[in-house]
Amino acid sequence: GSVEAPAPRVGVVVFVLKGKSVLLGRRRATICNSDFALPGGHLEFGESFEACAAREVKEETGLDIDNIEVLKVTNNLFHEGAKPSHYIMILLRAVLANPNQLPQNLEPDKCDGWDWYEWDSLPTPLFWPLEKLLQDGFHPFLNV
Ligand code: 8DG
Ligand code: MG
Ligand code: MG
Repeated sequence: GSVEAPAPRVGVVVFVLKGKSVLLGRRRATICNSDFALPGGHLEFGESFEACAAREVKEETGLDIDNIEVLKVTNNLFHEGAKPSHYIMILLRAVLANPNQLPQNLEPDKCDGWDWYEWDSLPTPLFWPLEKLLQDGFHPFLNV
């Protein structure tokens, strides 16, 4: 309830890779509204990272993913909005189970729509946890 102390939560986000491109959508949210972000969401009790990744991608885009792997963990503090939030972000990558499948905007209240963006020309503004990774030289394609 509202009297509980704030606690970190676990966000599971996925680079869905297609050739040299990744799937991004503009957020509709209180935190970083209209920034480009990855599909993903909150880890549920008892869930594996891979199962959460597959579930969130399916719920948000309708896409089925395969070869799901954890890439990186980051610790993110958000000071925007009325109350601060703290997310442990688990970053995974995956490929499409069926390369012909198209993304659908299944949660239009949370996202303006999904599209593929080439890694060398990513859209801006990127959600800052992603922007920070880029500045650190991170990329999700090695040894796909
Ligand atoms: P859910 O109810 O479906 O579980 O949650 P959601 O509504 O889909 O949550 P979300 O905001 O998409 O993701 C949860 C948190 O994960 C988000 O508030 C902050 C953190 N997060 C990052 N980076 C990214 C990112 O690139 N994409 C997404 N979607 N979330 C991210 O730190
Ligand atoms: Mg979600
Ligand atoms: Mg989400």
